[in-house]
Amino acid sequence: MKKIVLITGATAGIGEATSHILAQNNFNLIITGRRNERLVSLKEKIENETDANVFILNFDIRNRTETEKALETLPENWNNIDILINNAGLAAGLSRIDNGDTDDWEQMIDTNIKGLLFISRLVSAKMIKRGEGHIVNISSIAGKETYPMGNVYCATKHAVQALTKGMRIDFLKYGIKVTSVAPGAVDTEFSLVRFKGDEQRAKSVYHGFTPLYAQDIAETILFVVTRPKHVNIDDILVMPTDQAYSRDFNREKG
Ligand code: NDP
Ligand code: 8X3
Repeated sequence: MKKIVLITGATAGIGEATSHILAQNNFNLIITGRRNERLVSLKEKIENETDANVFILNFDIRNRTETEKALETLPENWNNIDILINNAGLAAGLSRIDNGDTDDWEQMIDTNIKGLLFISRLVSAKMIKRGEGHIVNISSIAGKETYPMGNVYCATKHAVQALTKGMRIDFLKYGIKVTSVAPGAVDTEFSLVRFKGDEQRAKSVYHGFTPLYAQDIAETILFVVTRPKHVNIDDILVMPTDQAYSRDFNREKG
C-alpha cells in the first residue's frame, strides 16, 4: 500500500516540486495551499503522469478553524497521514525593526510558526495513536543564522528549528521521526513574494550565481522520507555551491 504524504504549500516552488517527485516514487498525496486553481491543475498533472492519487485541501494555514475544518473533510481512506511536510511559508519584506511593517511580521509569524503548529497538532495526534509517522519541517539557513534586516523571518525559522527539536523530544516514545530540512537560496517564488511582486528586485537576489532549484530540495526530501524505519535524518542544511553562510555569494557568473 502507498504511504500518504501531506504537503503544505504545494502550489509553488519546493512544495510543488516535492509533490511531483513523491508522486513518481510511490506516494499518494494530500496537497494544500490557498490558490485552488493551482492545486486543481497540479492534481490533474500528477494523476495523468503517475499512478499516484491526489487529494486537495484548499485552506489558509494561518487560520486555525479553516485548518481544522479542512482536515476534518478527509475521507476515511485519506485519514492515516504517514508523512507531514511542513513547507508552507514565506518572507515578507526586508527591513530594520524600527521601520518594520507589522502586517508583514504577523503574516510571517502566523504562517511560518503558528500555521506549522496548527497542522502539526492535528496530524501528530493521529500519528501518536498509530505509533508511527514522520514530520519534515522546512526550515532555512535563516533558521541557523541571522542576516541584516532579516530579523523576523530569521526568528520564525529559528522557531522552526526549535520546534523540530521539541517535537523530536515529545514524540520520541511514539516512533515518530522529525526532520528539519534547511535550504540556502532556492530560486522559487520566494523572493517575488518577499518583495511583493517586484520582479526586478526578486531577480537580483539570484543574480550572478547558481542558486538551488526547487528540484534539489525535493530530491533531499525524497531521500529523507525514504530512509529505513530505524534511521532519522535530524537536520540537513543544503546550500548552493556558490553560497557560504547566509549572505556570502560567489556572484562572479554575472
Ligand atoms: P514559494 O513562494 O514558491 O512557495 C510558498 C508556498 O507556501 C506556496 O505554495 C504558498 O501557497 C504556500 N503558502 C504561503 N502562505 C500560505 C498560507 N497562508 N496558507 C497556505 N499556504 C501558504 O516559496 P518556496 O517554495 O521557496 O518556500 C517553501 C518553504 O521553503 C518556505 O517555508 C520557505 O520559508 C522555505 N525556504 C525557502 C528558501 C528559498 O530561498 N526559496 C530557502 C529556505 C527555506 P499559496 O500562496 O497558494 O497559499
Ligand atoms: C530563505 C533563504 O537566505 O533569503 O529562507 O533567508 S534566505
